[in-house]
Amino acid sequence: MGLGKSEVSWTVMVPDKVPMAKHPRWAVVGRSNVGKSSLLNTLTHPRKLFRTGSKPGVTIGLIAVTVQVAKPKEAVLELVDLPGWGFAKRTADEKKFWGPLSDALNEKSPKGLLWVMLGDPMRVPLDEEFEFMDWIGHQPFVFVFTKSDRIHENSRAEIEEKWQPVIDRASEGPIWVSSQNQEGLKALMTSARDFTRLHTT
Ligand SMILES: Nc1nc2c(ncn2[C@@H]2O[C@H](COP(=O)(O)OP(=O)(O)OP(=O)(O)O)[C@@H](O)[C@H]2O)c(=O)[nH]1
Ligand SMILES: [Mg+2]
Repeated sequence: MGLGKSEVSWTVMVPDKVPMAKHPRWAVVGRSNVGKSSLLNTLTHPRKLFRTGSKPGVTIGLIAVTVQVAKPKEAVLELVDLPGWGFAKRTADEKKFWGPLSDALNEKSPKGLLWVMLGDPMRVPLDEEFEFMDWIGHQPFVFVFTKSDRIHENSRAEIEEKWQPVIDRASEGPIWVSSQNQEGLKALMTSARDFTRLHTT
């Protein structure tokens, strides 16, 4: 079961069209194919509002869904799905997207913004992950490993060591999650509820 009742709120193609948030906001980022949209579908289960696919480059533009994470009715969190980085050849265009996006989301989230950065445990962090951390500056982010069903417990410490520079800068995490066997979902949902309550007056 997901966080609660959810519905699509808005979709836009370019960062400067992002609307001002009425609710606290989570923005989910990470390499293309890391499992962003799948994780969001798990959080908003039983609805399947985010498009997923086996090839990179599925999500185009920005898609926001509101979800009632708890009672009272006002405890609503906005979840924003984003295109993955590292899919398109790294062009100036991609750089032109992420800088303004980070600024736009920061400026247009008066009720609170938390970035959720997803990492693929089968890879190591590359330029894009480090550039993303530079773009967001001091804004907080949660770090999540996806596809945990593919990684045995014994291998995790070694993987975390490889991602240590990212983990060190995260405000929370790493949380190991799987959209397939639901590992870590409770922890992430608790985080979502706590964040929403904290930013809902
Ligand atoms: N084994 C496993 N596969 C997963 C998991 N989450 C996602 N996948 C698979 O990974 C692929 C990519 O999933 P998406 O959710 O579309 O990835 P995305 O990050 O949204 O990708 P883009 O929209 O292209 O940036 C799909 O084939 C999913 O079925 C998981 O927890 N475990
Ligand atoms: Mg996607």
